[in-house]
Amino acid sequence: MTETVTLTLAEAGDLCLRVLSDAGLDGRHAEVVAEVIVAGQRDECHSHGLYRLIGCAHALASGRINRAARPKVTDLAPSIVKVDADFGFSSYAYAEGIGLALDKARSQGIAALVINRCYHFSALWPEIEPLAEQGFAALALTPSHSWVAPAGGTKPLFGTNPIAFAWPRADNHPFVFDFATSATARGEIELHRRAGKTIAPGLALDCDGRPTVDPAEALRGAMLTFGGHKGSALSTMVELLAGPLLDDMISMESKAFDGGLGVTPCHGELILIFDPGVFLGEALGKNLARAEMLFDAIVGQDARLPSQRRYEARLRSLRGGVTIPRPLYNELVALTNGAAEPANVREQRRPA
Ligand code: NDP
Ligand code: PYC
Repeated sequence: MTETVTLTLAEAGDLCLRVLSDAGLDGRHAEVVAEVIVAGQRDECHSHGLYRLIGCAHALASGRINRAARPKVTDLAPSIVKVDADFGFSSYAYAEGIGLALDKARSQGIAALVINRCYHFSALWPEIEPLAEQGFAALALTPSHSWVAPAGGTKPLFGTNPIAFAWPRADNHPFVFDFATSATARGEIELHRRAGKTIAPGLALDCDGRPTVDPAEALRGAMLTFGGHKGSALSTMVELLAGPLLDDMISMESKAFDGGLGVTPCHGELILIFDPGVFLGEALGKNLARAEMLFDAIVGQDARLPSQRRYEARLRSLRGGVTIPRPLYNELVALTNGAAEPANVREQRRPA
């Protein structure tokens, strides 16, 4: 069994900031990137948690990320805010633009936050869950790199193209789902490769277009969409709404722009925000109650709501910290110019 290391959330945050700072990223830009990575690990979304620091450090070392990025916020239209990320990470552009987008949603009922020219590595739920906590519904879409074959095809074309949605609930965590339109996130396949495990059947093809359960073959070949032609069409929608509609790169272009460096994708992101209070006025309470009736009917069948696992994981992490494989921890420490281990981690090395 692989040895593990447990970190408090504060230690995980410090580790993120040390890795980013030693890779040349500081200030607010580094803080927001660290926040999104710690949130991913805290909620046990392992494919978008601390493991992502390796990709961030590589992206920074490649020289592609603009460490001095200054996101530029433009008030484009009564309902549209555009943020030019200036080739920094998407989370920084989001942090700079979301306030104005929420003001617009409150006055217009609906608003779009458009992010351009950003490097994107994160899960989408950390962006929309806080919006639902403030009473908004929200939808987020982004392409990535060409890794996924269209249904019926065998060659990479689409990105893993996640879609995330959030709905507010008065007495509960928001209803949130967030998944790739590929059968699984690429990060999951990478984690299987790292752990020396095979992947489930039905996720990917090898370079010759044959089904494979070997993660390395899958990463070299083509991933598959979820739900066959349905995921393929949704993935196309993500490419269109978060690519040409925003005057930004689709996944094919992002992959070509990368030029083989293996840096996290560079493209746009679209976040749509709805203010149910404006849509509904006095009928707000009645309709939020109808939504609750739907959620009750789902869990009434012993089905679970998306994010339930995540919220439970969050509680565990807030109490007991986050646990990652020792090899991953060692790899991250190696990225920090050898800074000392926290006492808590040294303690975990001691033989029982
Ligand atoms: P999954 O296929 O694991 O699906 C995740 C979503 O489905 C979560 O909301 C999850 O909730 C929910 N879910 C899972 N099982 C059930 C169930 N039995 N009943 C109800 N809901 C369920 O995720 P993916 O591998 O597709 O994506 C993982 C992450 O990767 C996402 O956060 C996504 O944003 C990120 N990603 C980012 C990309 C980018 O370009 N930036 C590209 C692709 C993916 P819960 O969390 O509670 O299990
Ligand atoms: O896991 O598919 C993925 C992914 C792509 C970009 C960030 N995460």
